[in-house]
This record gives sequence, structure tokens and C-alpha cells, in this order.
Amino acid sequence: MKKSVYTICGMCAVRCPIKVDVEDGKVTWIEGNSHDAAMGTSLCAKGGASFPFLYDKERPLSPMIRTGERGSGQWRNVSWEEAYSYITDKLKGIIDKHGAKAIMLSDRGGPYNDLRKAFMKAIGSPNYHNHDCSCGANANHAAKSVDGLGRKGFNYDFKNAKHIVLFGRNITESLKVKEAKSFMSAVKNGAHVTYVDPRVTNTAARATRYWRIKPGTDYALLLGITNYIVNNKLYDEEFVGKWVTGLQEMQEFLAPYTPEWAEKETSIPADEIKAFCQEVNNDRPKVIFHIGWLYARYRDTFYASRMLCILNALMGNMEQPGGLILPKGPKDAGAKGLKSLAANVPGVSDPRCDGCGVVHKQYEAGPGMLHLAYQAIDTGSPYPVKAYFVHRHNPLIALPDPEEQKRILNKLDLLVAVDVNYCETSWFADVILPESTYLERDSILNTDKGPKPGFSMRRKCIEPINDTKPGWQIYTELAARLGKDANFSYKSIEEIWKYQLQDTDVSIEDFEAKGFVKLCDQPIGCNPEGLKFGTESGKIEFISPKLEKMGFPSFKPYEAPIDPPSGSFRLLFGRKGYQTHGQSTNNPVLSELLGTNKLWINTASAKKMGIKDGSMVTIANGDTTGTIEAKLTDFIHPEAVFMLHGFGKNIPLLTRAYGKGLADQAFMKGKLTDYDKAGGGNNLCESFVTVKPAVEEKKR
Ligand SMILES: Nc1nc2c(c(=O)[nH]1)N[C@H]1C(S)=C(S)[C@@H](COP(=O)(O)OP(=O)(O)OC[C@H]3O[C@@H](n4cnc5c(=O)[nH]c(N)nc54)[C@H](O)[C@@H]3O)O[C@H]1N2
Ligand SMILES: Nc1nc2c(c(=O)[nH]1)N[C@H]1C(S)=C(S)[C@@H](COP(=O)(O)OP(=O)(O)OC[C@H]3O[C@@H](n4cnc5c(=O)[nH]c(N)nc54)[C@H](O)[C@@H]3O)O[C@H]1N2
Ligand code: SF4
Ligand SMILES: [Mo]
Repeated sequence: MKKSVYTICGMCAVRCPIKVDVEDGKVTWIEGNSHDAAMGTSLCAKGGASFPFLYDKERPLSPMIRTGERGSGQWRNVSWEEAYSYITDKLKGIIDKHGAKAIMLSDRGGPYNDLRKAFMKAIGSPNYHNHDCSCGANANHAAKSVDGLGRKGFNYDFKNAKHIVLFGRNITESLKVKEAKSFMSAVKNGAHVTYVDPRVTNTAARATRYWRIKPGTDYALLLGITNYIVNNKLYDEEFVGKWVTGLQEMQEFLAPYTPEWAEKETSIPADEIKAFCQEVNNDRPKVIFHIGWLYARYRDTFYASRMLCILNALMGNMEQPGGLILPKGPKDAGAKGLKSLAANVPGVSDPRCDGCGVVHKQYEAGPGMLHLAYQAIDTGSPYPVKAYFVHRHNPLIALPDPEEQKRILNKLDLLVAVDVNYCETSWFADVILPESTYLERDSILNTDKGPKPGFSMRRKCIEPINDTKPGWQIYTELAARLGKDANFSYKSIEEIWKYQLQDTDVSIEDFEAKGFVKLCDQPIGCNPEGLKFGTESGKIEFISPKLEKMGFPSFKPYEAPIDPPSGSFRLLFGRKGYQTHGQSTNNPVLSELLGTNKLWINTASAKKMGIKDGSMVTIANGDTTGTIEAKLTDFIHPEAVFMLHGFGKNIPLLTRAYGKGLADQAFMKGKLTDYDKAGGGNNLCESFVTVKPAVEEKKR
């Protein structure tokens, strides 16, 4: 029997709509869901690698309970009953002693987290976290402070843009399929692309202007750009007059930060900065300044990201084709939205363990700040945290300094990982609960915002091959066993879907044909008159009274980054189009495409130290050292070295990835507690490593 299932890819967190062909219970083909015009049949390499992942045996195939020390790799396979009993016995003890607030959970965030949020609420804990402190937190908080809307407050209409400005946003390698296609259409249409990165990436090769910036000086460049644009009135005066507060104060602050000043800090020539400003002035409003995604790297990234938000406002690009478009939701289509699973569950009155929204009012309480929760585990303050559920999340590599993390995690009484792979964190856990892969499971419905808002459904293509379960079942069963299911009891996914759809005119069957349902026939167009901002004044606030009340200036005077000590380099990292963080390095096919990482080092810097291309080098930060192959290139700033994230796996069961390359996060010593106080993101790029030829040089 042959069938096609429209579902949602799960090979990375982008979650593209796809079509999966199944024959006699086996997956035979995967491609993009062409009912979604922006997607077409396209799929990225990681999505294509779903097959080998599904049939791979190097992943947890049944629940496991640790038998040796944490991280020793000694396990026994157990039944779900035994795993649940082990977990609930421990949890009941913890709840009796410390209350349910002693339990925390972190996950990847995204459209499916409503389920985990409802679970946490049902068991009575305020401590839900997502991964954002090591991803989009700075950009999100920056956008919140300027327009009150946040990082996802606008969509980018790349396809129709005349000028796209990307600060370290490597859009063709760190990709979302639809976005990369939209970007490439703009490139084909002749759009200007200005790309800023200390390293030449695939995206740099698509750009009309590439600036090899000195690492960590983006804020200086942005101050120089904004100074010139404001002083020469190269902005949309009408839009700014109508929507912006604080322009005058900003202009005064910017006075010393001329393009000539910026040249000295960044090494980008002042004339080029001025030419760029003239160009964006000609191209506006079809100009997009991407505000950054993983823009969580340096001490002043929050302020750099704020400046990018401000530049968008100066371009008057909001609700303009080729600019920033408000994502339209069900309400905009005159329809009702999905009902939240958390809506029926009574609220929790305990404060969060990470202090977000209470002590740290500048951080959103919803996603929390995971690195601050680690401090709570470590110190027992504001109260003891004793159990930690890690769902679709690998903090031991997503957060810096794994050795420090392990020291802290060892203070827990219970660490449970829900994963489809063995990852560094599940390997360190007490119990691994294997979730069925996305091809074997149904998920809760999700809302798609955009010109045609709607809902979409991930559903299973085949029955689980191994002894795994879908997330919805794991959490509802755990809640039941804890006796906490009064408002969180579902026996089937259909029951969940019906609950979510109860206020809408949509039924489960409506998803059959395309995998998604749109709530309007015609796209909802731009309406610049209908702009609404989430700030107190309802305007775009260059001066943010809210930020200032919380003790942070609206504009931070520039402080140059610390130069690497002699013999040291700033450690940069990133990703490639056919890898997903650390979760794809053992994939049978992707590991063949990309078997290890190398250390990019500037040719001239390397030659001075007697390092040859392809030779092994030893890198060190404090007592953490490692050996890696050097890749000599002119395409990186001489102050920096670079490696792909996600390698250096130390899990022996992952035979294809074990021991290959090095782990960047291991060299980020002390960075678990070093973060941007205004934005919250860990300062991942504020680490230095020494580099020298390896003593026993092994030629590959
Ligand atoms: N294939 C693939 N795609 C992905 C992902 C994946 O794992 N794999 N992950 C997704 C996720 S979660 C995210 S957050 C995004 C991340 O996407 P991006 O935000 O584009 O982040 P990175 O891929 O880390 O690339 C960041 C770039 O910043 C550069 N950089 C370092 N220092 C500086 C600096 O001082 N200034 C400037 N201007 N640039 C600097 C680095 O050299 C690197 O090329 O990608 C998403 N897409
Ligand atoms: N040093 C350094 N640190 C970084 C980064 C970096 O480049 N360098 N990147 C940062 C960024 S941008 C991000 S977003 C974070 C990413 O950090 P994470 O969110 O932790 O990374 P992922 O690899 O997306 O997913 C983590 C885990 O989810 C599991 N998983 C995948 N699919 C499923 C599923 O369907 N169900 C379940 N239950 N589990 C699943 C994977 O096996 C993996 O173990 O890391 C951040 N930290
Ligand atoms: S970007 Fe690739 S791996 Fe990620 S969801 Fe889309 S197709 Fe899947
Ligand atoms: Mo991310």
C-alpha cells in the first residue's frame, strides 16, 4: 500500500512543511510540501537525511536507566513502566521535601512547547525554560526594547527587497528553506546584499558588498552608520516623525561616533560606510537590516541589535513590500486561534527559580534564562531545584563550559532526558526517555503566522519502529502517574487536536489534503496605517523609558573589545548547511558529507607560527586542550580562529562521530556566568584560545 502524508520536518528546529511517501509501512521518499508555494518541493540536505536517521540503530531504542556514575555510559534498558516508576518515585520525594517548584524543564522552544508548558503548570512548577539564552535572547530583548514586539515581531520580505543587510547572519548556510529561497530570489533579482562577518561564508559569496569586520566591533560599525544616516538625513523623515520617539537624544549620543571613528575601531573604511549609507537611502523603504538570530555572542550584542532595529525604523520599512512585515495571525483573518493546552490549567504562584520577570525584570519570564536556573541549582537560592527534565535540548553543548555545567548538574537528584538521539546531556542523565522520531509521531497542532495565517499538523507517517513514544504521550502519562492530570488528561492525539480546535471552524479532517489549513483565501496585504507597537508609548522608542527604569541605558557608550593576548585568537563558531548543531554529526549520511571540523586560521598568522595547512594544531584555554586539523585560509580575520559547532563527541555508541574534531563550547571557560546583562545571552564569542603546532604532528 502506497500513501503520501503531509507533515512537518523535524530534522532541525525550522520545521518545514513536507510530503512523505510511504509504501508497505516503509518511508520511501521525502520532499517539500508543494501545496505551500514558498516551500515548493525543496528540502535541505538535513531533511533528506531523515531516512538514514529513522532506520539508524545508534539512537536510544527503549527507555534507559543509568547504572554507573553520571556520564559513565553504563545503562540498562527498561520498560516504560519501570522508567515512569523510577521517575515518579523520585519526583514524589522531591515534591514532598521541596515542593513542585524544585522541578524544572528546558526545551528547544518553538510551536510545540505549549504541551510542555501545560505539563509544568499541571505539576505545579513555574520553571519552564527554552534554549533562547544561547540563541536569540539578545536580539529578542533588543527588539522588545525598541518596538515592544520582539525578535519575531516582523517577518522579512527578502524576495522583494532592494537591499539586504546581514550582520553575521549566514542565511544560506544557517538556513531555513523558505527564507533561503526568498533570499536567493532577491539575489537573482539584483538586490544589493551587504554582508558583515570576520569570515567569508557562503553568504558572503552571494553579497554585493562584504565587510571583513574586526571581531566584536559590530556595535562600532552600527554607531558609525547610524551617525551618518541621521546627520545627513538619509532616512524616512515622514515615518520617523509619525512613529519614532527619541531621535534628538540619539543624535546627540551619536555625535562622536563618526564613520571616521568607526573605521579606526572596525577596519571598515569610512568612505565605504558613507557609500553604503547613500545606497540604503536610495533603496529604502525596500531595505532590510536583519536584527540577528544567534546574535548572542559579545558583551554589547544587545546594543548592536538595538541599533539594527533602529536602522529599520529609519528606513521606514515596516509594513512595506521588500521590508519588515507584521506576521498576520488568525485574528487578522477574522478567525479564532487554537486553544492553548495550558489555558485550562490553574496558574502557579511560586516565583521562577531564575528570577526572570521578578528580580531580572528585563528578561521575559516565558522562556526564562537557563543559565540563571543553573545558578539556582548550584546555590539552592532562591530555593532548591532538584529535578531537571531536558526535552529536545542539549545544554551540555548549547550552553558554554560543559565541565562547569556537570559540576552543577551533579547537585540534582534527578536528571531526565527526552531525546531521539544520544546527546551529551542524555548521556549524563539518570534516565533517557526515547521520543519517537518525527516520522513516527503525531504532535500537537501549531499556528502558522504570515500573509495567510492558519494551522498545521505534524502526523506520523509510520508506526514507531522501536520502543519509543511521542512526547504528548510521555508527558500526559507522567502527569497521570503523579496524580497531576486533573486538567491535563488526554488519551489520544485526536483528543488533543479537538481540544485545540474547539473555538475554530476547522476540523481534524481538514488537514488531510495538504497538512495545513489556511484561514483566508487571499493574502493579507501590508497596512502601514495599521502598525501597532508593543511599547508603553505605542511608538518605536529610541529612548526606552522601560529599559532605563530597569537600570540600563538606552544607548551604551562604546567600549572596544579586548584584543586577544599575544599568541591567542578569539574563538568563533558557526554551522554549515548540512548539519544541525550537534545532532547530525552521527547521521549515517550527513557524517559522510561532514565527518569532522577543522580550525580555520588566517594564512599569515599561521605561517608566522610555523603552522601548515592540513597539519595538526593544539589549542588551549586554561587547562582545556585539544588537537585539531588546521585549515589555512585568507578568508578569516587574523585575530580570530573558527570551528564548526557540534563536533568533538565523546559518546562511544555514536561510532561515526566519536572522537572526531573538537567541541567549541569546551573552550568557553567561565562563560556560563558571563552574559550580556541587558539582553541575557551568554557571551559565547568572548573566549580566546592559544594555538600552536601539535607536538607530534600527524599528517592526515
Ligand atoms: N544548517 C543549519 N541551519 C541552521 C541551524 C543549524 O544548526 N544548521 N541552526 C538554526 C539556528 S537555531 C540558528 S540560531 C541560526 C543561526 O544562524 P546565524 O545567526 O547566521 O548564526 P551562525 O550560523 O552561528 O553564523 C554566525 C556567523 O557570525 C560570524 N561572526 C562571528 N563573530 C562575528 C562578529 O563579531 N561580527 C559579525 N558580524 N559576525 C560574526 C561567524 O563567523 C559566523 O559566520 O541558524 C539556523 N539554521
Ligand atoms: N558553542 C556554541 N554554543 C551554541 C551554538 C554554537 O554554535 N556554538 N549555537 C547556539 C544555538 S543558535 C542554539 S539554537 C542552541 C541549540 O541547542 P539545542 O537546542 O540543544 O540543539 P539541537 O541540536 O537543536 O537539539 C538538541 C537535542 O534535541 C534532540 N532532538 C532532535 N529532534 C528531536 C525530537 O524530535 N524529539 C526530541 N525529544 N529530541 C530531539 C537532538 O538529538 C539534540 O540532542 O545552541 C546554542 N549554543
Ligand atoms: S531546514 Fe531542512 S532540516 Fe530543517 S526543517 Fe527544513 S527541511 Fe527539515
Ligand atoms: Mo539558534
